[in-house]
Amino acid sequence: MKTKNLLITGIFAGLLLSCKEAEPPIPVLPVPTPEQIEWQKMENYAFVHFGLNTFNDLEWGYGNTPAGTFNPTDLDCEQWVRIIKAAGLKGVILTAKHHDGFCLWPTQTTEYNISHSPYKEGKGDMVRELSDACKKHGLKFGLYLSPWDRNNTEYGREGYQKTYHAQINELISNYGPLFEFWFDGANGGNGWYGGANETRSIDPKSYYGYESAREMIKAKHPGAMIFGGTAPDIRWIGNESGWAGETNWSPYSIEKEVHYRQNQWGMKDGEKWLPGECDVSIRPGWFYHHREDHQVRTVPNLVDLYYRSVGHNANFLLNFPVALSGQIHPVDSARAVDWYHTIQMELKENLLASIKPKASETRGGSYKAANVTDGSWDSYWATPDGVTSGSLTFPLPAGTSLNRVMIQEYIPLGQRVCAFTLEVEKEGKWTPVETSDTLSTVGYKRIVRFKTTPADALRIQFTEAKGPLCINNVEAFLAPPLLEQPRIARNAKNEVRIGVESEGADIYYTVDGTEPTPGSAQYKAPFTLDKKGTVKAITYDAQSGKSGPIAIRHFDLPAADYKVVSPIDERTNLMFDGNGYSTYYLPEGQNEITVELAAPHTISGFVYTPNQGRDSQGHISNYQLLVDGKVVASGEFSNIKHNPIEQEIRFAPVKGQKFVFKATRTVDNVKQVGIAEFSVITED
Ligand code: FUL
Repeated sequence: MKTKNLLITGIFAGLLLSCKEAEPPIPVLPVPTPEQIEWQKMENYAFVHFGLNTFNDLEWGYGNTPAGTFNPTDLDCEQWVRIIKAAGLKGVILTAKHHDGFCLWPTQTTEYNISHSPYKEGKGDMVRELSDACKKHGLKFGLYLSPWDRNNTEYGREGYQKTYHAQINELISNYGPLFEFWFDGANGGNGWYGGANETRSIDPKSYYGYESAREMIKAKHPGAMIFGGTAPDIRWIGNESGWAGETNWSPYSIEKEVHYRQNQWGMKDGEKWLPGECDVSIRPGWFYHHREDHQVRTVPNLVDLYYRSVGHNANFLLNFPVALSGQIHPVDSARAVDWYHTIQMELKENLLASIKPKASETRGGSYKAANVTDGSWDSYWATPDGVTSGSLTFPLPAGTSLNRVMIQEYIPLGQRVCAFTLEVEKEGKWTPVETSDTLSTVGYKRIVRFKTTPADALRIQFTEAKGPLCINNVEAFLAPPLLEQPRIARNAKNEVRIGVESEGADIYYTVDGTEPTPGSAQYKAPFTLDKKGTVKAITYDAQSGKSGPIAIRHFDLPAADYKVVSPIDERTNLMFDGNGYSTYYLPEGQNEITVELAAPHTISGFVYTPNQGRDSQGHISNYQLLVDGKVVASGEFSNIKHNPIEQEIRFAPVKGQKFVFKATRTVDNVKQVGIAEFSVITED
């Protein structure tokens, strides 16, 4: 009897123990809200920048452009939505008001709105049209409402907050449902401000009343993610180039004073769940400019950004600068749809589907290793309490090769993994995969790209984590090769170099303006181009008979034609060396260069390139160009701080030989002016 009792007690205790072991791991704080999880699962969605800037060829309208210039002739929000859907994007965020203050809906708060434009004879409402189109086609809808308003008389004073909140109220009451609300952080200070034409500075932490704005929005749209401001749900990734750090923690502490660059990595010990969003435009600018019709991002470039955003535990926000007609330009739409299909193709066949991995250790109960390949997001493999490292080994069928691995953590319990390794077994030997990626964080999704390798088995070793491991999905793929667009540069010695990242691709080029084909000259070594000319190049894969996207580069006068008269400094040659990173910094206190060309030319524009280094300084924000003593161009390089692209300025052609390029203001008013590259555009 006694033995029997003991046995029963033993079984009972054993049961209790296994039940205990089968309990879920306790969360590692912070954890996301259910709404943040829903948002993260969207992964990719669209941005649309459209407004007065579109019609005035501007990036940052000053606030004084007449409302009457807003005049789309063929506006069709359903066209946008159809393209956005075909590109696999799950929603769209519209710039209801950009920094110029012009409102795309008939607001009661200012006359500077669509009802004072010729569009639909003043009866139009773009926010309504897009909101309706989204509903009709099953896309999510979001809004961008710029806090900085260069039109409003009251901006910088007390009264503006009321106006801004009234605008929010109109938007949240009349349109939606909204999945995201964007508070942009940009503020250049100066503006029209009802005719004052001055610089007004504010403290963004207190001026806009972000906390109460958040409450207003959340009361009507509880699921809406707030971007920016002082009480956000998601964070800017710290660049406008569409990528997140390889190490990317969703936790973050906004209270900490850190450089904005920290946004790309998040914070391992961050107090709040604040996942990253990577915004980027499909063209160099955010708004449409005809001159950028040939600068739409290529498919390989967009694919790369997908891996560096969604594949780095962040969401991807892809902007379409809608054209003057009111429709997405055909090149942009073709690229975006092609991009989506390429990713679908790259990640088509999951080589691990239904393969049962072997785990180093398992928590027991339902937390088995097979959960990582069962296709269910909510089932996960977990290690016992106290076990913060472990491995998963996937046997692979003979003849398998792979070059992509996707890993997902079960984020409702927090982000845990700090470091991991990826190895393949070949003929009984384990070797790490060949990748340039830092294998650190995982989070919601991490995709690692590596050199194609044959493998009899794949092993993931999680070597460090903030708690027991909770992995809900692992996939692997063999993506077909994707041909890149070559990069073309000419240095001060007039040598043209053409290059690609990937090894082994053949490059063909032309210098006579014709389209390059595999029958054109093959690039083997740098060649000389000592005059004006256009180089076009492609990559070509003889095996598949396919070529990559064409690269086109126009070169104007060669470096030797520029003689810098002032300042006299041997480093001035850095401005003409074809390298956007090597920068000439003018001596402190000086703000202009004087250049004499080798001969007189008909000049119709110039190109200024700020230092391409991510955290560089000295960017010129306002400029003047004088040719033979006369001012031929002056203005602003809008948004150059966070989007430091080449700035091309055109003007009525003038004949001249000597010019002065002057910085009338720098970003953040730094004292040293930086010029990475400078060239004039000539017509002869
Ligand atoms: C920036 C703005 O200044 C740009 O014009 C654009 O709207 C981008 C998305 O955000 O801060």
